[in-house]
Amino acid sequence: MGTITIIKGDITLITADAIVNAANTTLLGGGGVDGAIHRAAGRELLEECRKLNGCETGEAKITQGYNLPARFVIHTPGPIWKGGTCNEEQLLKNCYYNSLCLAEQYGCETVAFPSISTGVYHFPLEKAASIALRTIQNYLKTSHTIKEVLMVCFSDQVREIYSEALLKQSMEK
Ligand code: AR6
Repeated sequence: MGTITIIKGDITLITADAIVNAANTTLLGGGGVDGAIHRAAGRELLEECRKLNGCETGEAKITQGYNLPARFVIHTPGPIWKGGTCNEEQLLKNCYYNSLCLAEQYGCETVAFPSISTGVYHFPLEKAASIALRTIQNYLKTSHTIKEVLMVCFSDQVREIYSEALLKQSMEK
């Protein structure tokens, strides 16, 4: 079975078959990790994204990685947190699940995720970590292709919360 590794770092520097972008539904770039990925990949990424006609929240679309060390970028718009009554948890789960499905379809063995929706979209971090790790872990049980999933946390605080959530999950089993 594939493994989950939690690290602190900048996802634009990660060498993986695919990195995931916490995008918005236009897929035309923005701030946060989305802005960083577009800057590092170069203009060609935006050109390819323009042809995709956006993406629904919780769905995922794939492009080349251009100037990034990663071969592919998987773009997934996470849900905006509105208090938890607008299906946010299921939509966040869909982001991870659909991104992994796409990675598998493209034969990716290593996939790196940022902490989707927990920046300007304000999804509560502990809840997001638990959803992310559970969805990835369940996916890895049946995947024949994906060998390693990296959770790339941008700060010590985020890394600690994901590490605690992973530990909690391993004790529940
Ligand atoms: N590498 C890894 N993680 C990062 C990086 C990086 N280079 N930069 C930021 N993060 P956010 P969202 C972390 O706001 O909440 C954009 O404008 C960040 O610290 O990037 O899903 C899009 O266009 C946080 O932990 O994404 C959308 O409009 C996490 O990535 C909107 O923001 C997610 O924060 C999406 O909001």
